[in-house]
Amino acid sequence: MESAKQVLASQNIETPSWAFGNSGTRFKVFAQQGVPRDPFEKLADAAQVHRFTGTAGSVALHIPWDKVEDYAALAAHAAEQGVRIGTINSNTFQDDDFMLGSVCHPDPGVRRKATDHLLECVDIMDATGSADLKLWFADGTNYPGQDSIADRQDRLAEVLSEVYGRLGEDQRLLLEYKLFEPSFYHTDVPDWGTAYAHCTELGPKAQVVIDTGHHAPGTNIEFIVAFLLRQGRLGGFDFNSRFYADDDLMVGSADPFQLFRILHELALREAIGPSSGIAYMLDQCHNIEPKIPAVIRSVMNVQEATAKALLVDRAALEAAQTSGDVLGANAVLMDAYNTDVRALLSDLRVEQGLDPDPMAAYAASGYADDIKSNRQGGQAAGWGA
Ligand code: LRH
Ligand code: MN
Ligand code: MN
Repeated sequence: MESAKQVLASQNIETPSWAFGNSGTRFKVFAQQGVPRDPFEKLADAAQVHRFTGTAGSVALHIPWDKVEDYAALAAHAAEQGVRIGTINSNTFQDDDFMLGSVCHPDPGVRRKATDHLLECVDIMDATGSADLKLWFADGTNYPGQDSIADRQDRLAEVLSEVYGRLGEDQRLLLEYKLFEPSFYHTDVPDWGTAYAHCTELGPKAQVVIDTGHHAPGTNIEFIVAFLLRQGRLGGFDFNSRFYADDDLMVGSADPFQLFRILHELALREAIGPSSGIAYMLDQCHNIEPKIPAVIRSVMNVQEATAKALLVDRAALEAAQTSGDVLGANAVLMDAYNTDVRALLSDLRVEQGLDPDPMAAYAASGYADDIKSNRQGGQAAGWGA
């Protein structure tokens, strides 16, 4: 078994390009000074996160928010900055034509338009070398009777199958679910079961993405993790925190214990490092806090939860479990959760040639001042602008 440090050193946490742009709620987008003006600058900011954490080597794009003329040039720019382009996220939720849905829309013409966008995303993957296409659909209805729930499932399956057929050998389709919003009556991919069933129908290159903010309050997310892992259908995570619904706050800020419990299920099955094929991504917006430090903090929160999960004394846990020692088993888990892992992570960073304190090192780097003086008129992350 690898040591906790070895596993932590191999962990990659993908940052989302949209975390670096201006964002807000539907009430107000707050502009911050120095935010990126184009996808190239978003990658430069994401590279800062990697520079100080050593663990955020890939960056997810969202199309068309990150649309450029030349994706190969964007990928080359990423490489120059020391990062690579990761997951390509599709967007079928911001076009007037998609008011009644995209891939589930009753009009075949609208479905064609949505499908073509998804196929274009695969073309972009070919150009950037990305392995994963992440699909989240805002499809659903607001009122009972508005459309046939069952027919919409058929339409969804048909589109997914066309897109699946377009994937290359080493490319995957990651299907994300969300309980509600923007639809308020029914959602076409509301939960892991629906996503799992569609993935199973499609084939082995289709896997489920768990966005931690997309569940009903009280949902046991670690159960979903354990189930999907066992089925070989866990494709990745969109990490963030929520207090109410899809709040997109920094991962580990609302419920670090839940994050630990999730990572414990993964650590038990040696599913942390890149060879596990599980994409660890952030999907967050930093509406009121400075963005680059917020992403650095988020990466550190995932690392801390991972380190604690890796410290679980598995032999003691198994012994307690098999002997029916309920309190003992729980104590093994709590001992790991209550361990202060900050020194271990600082040591690891020093071994990797990094500053032991990424937040302080970023603050001292002068990058924040540079972008404030050199960039005017930053871009909105994509929505609510
Ligand atoms: C939907 C979602 C999905 C989108 C992202 C911007 O709520 O989680 O992953 O692509 O937000
Ligand atoms: Mn998401
Ligand atoms: Mn979301």
